[in-house]
Amino acid sequence: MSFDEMDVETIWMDGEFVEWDEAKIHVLTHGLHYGTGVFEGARCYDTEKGPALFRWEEHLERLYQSAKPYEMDIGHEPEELTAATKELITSQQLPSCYIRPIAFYGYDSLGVGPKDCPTRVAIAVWPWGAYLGEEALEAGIDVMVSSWRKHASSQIPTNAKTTGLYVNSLLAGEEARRNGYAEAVVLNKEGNVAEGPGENIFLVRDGEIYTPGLSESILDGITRDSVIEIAEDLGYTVHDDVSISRGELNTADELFFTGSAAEVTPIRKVDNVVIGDGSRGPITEDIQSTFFEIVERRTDEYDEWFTYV
Ligand code: PPE
Repeated sequence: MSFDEMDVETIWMDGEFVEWDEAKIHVLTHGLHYGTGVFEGARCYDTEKGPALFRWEEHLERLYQSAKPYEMDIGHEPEELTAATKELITSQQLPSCYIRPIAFYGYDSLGVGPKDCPTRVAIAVWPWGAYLGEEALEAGIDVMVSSWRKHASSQIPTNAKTTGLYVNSLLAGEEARRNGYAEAVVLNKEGNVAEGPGENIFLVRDGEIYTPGLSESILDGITRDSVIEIAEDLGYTVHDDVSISRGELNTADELFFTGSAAEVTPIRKVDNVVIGDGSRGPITEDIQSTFFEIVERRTDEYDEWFTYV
């Protein structure tokens, strides 16, 4: 849905609340030319205790960590970003929303070195439904293994959520959609499974759960981390430091994606090979339903994961 069709009016930018249409930057902004921005994507859920930010502290922590390799000084304390986010949600009366904080090198001069370009920081919030469609949560999606490989973590820090990284995600995702699939799975430089363009991936085999380790050129997903903890608490064995070969995707009993936007989305086919019986598998369903029970606060457990607005 286009932003223009949404009922959102305010953006926080460099310490001020500004009108949506006034949240502008110069066309010679450094980050636009060289992809020198770091960002986050988090969700605020509608709960009985009011809007609740899911794992907000971890998202903020990752934002500051992502800035480190670029020697970017965010220049605002995390408490200020939290207060701004809460204010954006309450003032616009959003029961639930997606939250997009971004920090990037701004306008001063061009040239790859950012020199005196100031760091600009903004936070926007808007309603965002199921990332891959509401139906996908139940029915699952068809994915293709992309012909594009993920950046190796020796080429660009893949554990930092950098704007420039996402041209790779665009190539993989659009290739998949052009070919009639909902999403891609991207292999790393070694040819093992890394992740989706905007999701981490999990595999179920013989009742146990597997997900590529952090050294497989993946983003250290916060939903990934949450799902590992949820699955272990449900009694499953989780192997979270493994390499997964391409062929193991085809022979998996179940596969699913995780992400702040994608939440827990089942995968029913890879390159037209049916996974399991081609529908959401029982372990995926167990984890997914527990995930939604938690984020909608239908349980008192995991309360430490929430920041109430
Ligand atoms: N890998 C990648 C490459 C990625 O972009 C995301 C999030 C994840 C894994 C999952 O991480 P986490 O959200 O912490 O569980 N992708 C974000 C961007 C989506 C977009 O289209 O923009 C997100 O889910 O917010």
